[in-house]
Amino acid sequence: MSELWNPKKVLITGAAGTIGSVLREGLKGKYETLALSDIKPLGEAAPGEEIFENADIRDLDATAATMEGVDCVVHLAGIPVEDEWEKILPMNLIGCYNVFEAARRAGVKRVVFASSNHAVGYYRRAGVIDTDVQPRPDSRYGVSKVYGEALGRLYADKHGMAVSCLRIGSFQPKPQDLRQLMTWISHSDTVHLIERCIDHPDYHFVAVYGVSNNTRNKWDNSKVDWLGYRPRDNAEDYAVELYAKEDTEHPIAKPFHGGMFCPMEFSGDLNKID
Ligand code: 15L
Repeated sequence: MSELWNPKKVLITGAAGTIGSVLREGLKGKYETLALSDIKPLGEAAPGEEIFENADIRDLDATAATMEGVDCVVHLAGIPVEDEWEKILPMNLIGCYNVFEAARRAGVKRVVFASSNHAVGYYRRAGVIDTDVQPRPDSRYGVSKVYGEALGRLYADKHGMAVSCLRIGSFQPKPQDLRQLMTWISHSDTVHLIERCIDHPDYHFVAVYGVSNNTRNKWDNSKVDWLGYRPRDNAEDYAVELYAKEDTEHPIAKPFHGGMFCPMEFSGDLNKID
């Protein structure tokens, strides 16, 4: 990117979703145009907003129709949890491809992709992992996020798009269980992280953990410090409250960063997951 980066139009896919609705509010008025797409209702367009309802990412033409004049896409749409392959495939693989490809065809310069900690969920919590670790998905959902990160690499290297992949932890108004003392990301830290990925003047490709400034954080973002992500919230503020609750975490969830998706359909050998 040689010319000065000054994004005027930002598109959020999945803008009616949990993260999308918070981001819509958080970015209000920040860019000349905030375009919002989803297959779910998005309500009335506020000033500066452009709405694309029934914009199904499973359909390349419908996705292409949302990209006109867009500088940066924040791609949040997709199945947000472990699910059947029949649902993950069209939404998280075909849909993700359609978003990158439609963006490329429209000359979009930057894509911010909502990846997930589940792309590396089978690493053990006993250790810290950094942004360079090999993929280690804990679910079909996690595999779909590894695939999205790989697509991001491809579009960065082959087509010169700037791509950021956010390995989002537990996006909640406040942490819900003991695992989230490590993995929680607050609403305002999420908006701040995405803003950094949209606004940073120049990068090629980056994978970054979406996690708050938690005392017990085990995801090391030090290699991507240049991005300027400075989270402020800390799950530890809720520790007493969380320790007072019953710990119901599954024994096969407990050793791993990914938690609850790890025991699902498990038929492996725990001793071999080093
Ligand atoms: C995610 O990626 C999911 O979207 C969410 O449902 C949670 O499972 C979260 O990660 C988490 O790991 O807590």
